[in-house]
Amino acid sequence: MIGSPVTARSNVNVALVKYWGKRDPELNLPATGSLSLTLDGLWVEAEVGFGDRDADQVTIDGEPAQGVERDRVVRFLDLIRAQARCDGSARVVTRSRVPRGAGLASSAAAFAALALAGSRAAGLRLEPPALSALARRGSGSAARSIFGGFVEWRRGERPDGSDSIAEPLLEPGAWDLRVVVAITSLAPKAISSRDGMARAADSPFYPAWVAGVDADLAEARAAIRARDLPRLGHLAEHSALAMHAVGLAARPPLLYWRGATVECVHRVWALRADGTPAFVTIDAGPQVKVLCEPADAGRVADALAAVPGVERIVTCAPGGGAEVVAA
Ligand code: 2P0
Repeated sequence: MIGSPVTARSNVNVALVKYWGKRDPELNLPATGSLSLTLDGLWVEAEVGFGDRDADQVTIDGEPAQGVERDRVVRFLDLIRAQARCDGSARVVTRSRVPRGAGLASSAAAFAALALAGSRAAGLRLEPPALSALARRGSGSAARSIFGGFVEWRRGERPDGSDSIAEPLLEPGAWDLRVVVAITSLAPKAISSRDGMARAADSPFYPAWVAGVDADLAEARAAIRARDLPRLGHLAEHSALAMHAVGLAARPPLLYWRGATVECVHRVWALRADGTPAFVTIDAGPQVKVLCEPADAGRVADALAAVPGVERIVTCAPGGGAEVVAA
């Protein structure tokens, strides 16, 4: 036995400038930078302990993990074992307050929590940049969930990925906003983000997408510095719609939206025409996430709840970074 188990908790994040494409799938290096807001209240907790068992035991939300899901966690544990020079097998238990596989970035929260809990349990004390680089290997967007508030994940230039890490731009308390999430389907999505990204890379629009992201990042950073919601919101809508346009032009095509997804977008645009600054973003799933002022969140939630096909509304404030909750 190496030591006691460690439990860490990490929040999901929503990208305002999307990560959509890899330059190295093995090291999970992105084709571009991305920028996100970590959300309070939608988290994954991971407990990791290393010991002398025959094999790794992985339990996800009360069920033994199987197949590709288990393999992905075991491969991630192998990275931790290699860094810590330990060969114990692990017992991993994760609990989620995020519907899995529904485009709500549960893998970001899960691998950020696993990176923190697993590295500590293996005896490593990684600083946040090294934790971010480790989390990235499990899931790209997990690099961002190590930090709270507004976060930028830098593309990096080095082939080994050592400079492809996230860094905090603004603490969660520094700009109070809300993200209202309209859940239009809780069914697991048919095409994972990973497979979706691989398909999108063959789209004729992909080179234009990659070429545009640096300008989007500069605009988002400037909007955040100025605490300018309309400026940030318009940019976030553009980034999301451009990301989905890449998939639409792929062969075979990639379309994550349901009818209710599109209707939610129109409702938000109608609210905006009536003077409410609210802006949509959509990830690799059918849910719609709306960025707005705290005072407008109730009105936005009511408008989205009235859309036929919307199953649930969740409203989130900016959230904190990954933290150890038991050791
Ligand atoms: C993002 N997404 O920036 C983008 C926008 C989904 C749409 O990051 O292959 O689960 O594990 O690195 O991080 C989801 O992709 O993909 C994602 P992998 P990941 O949030």
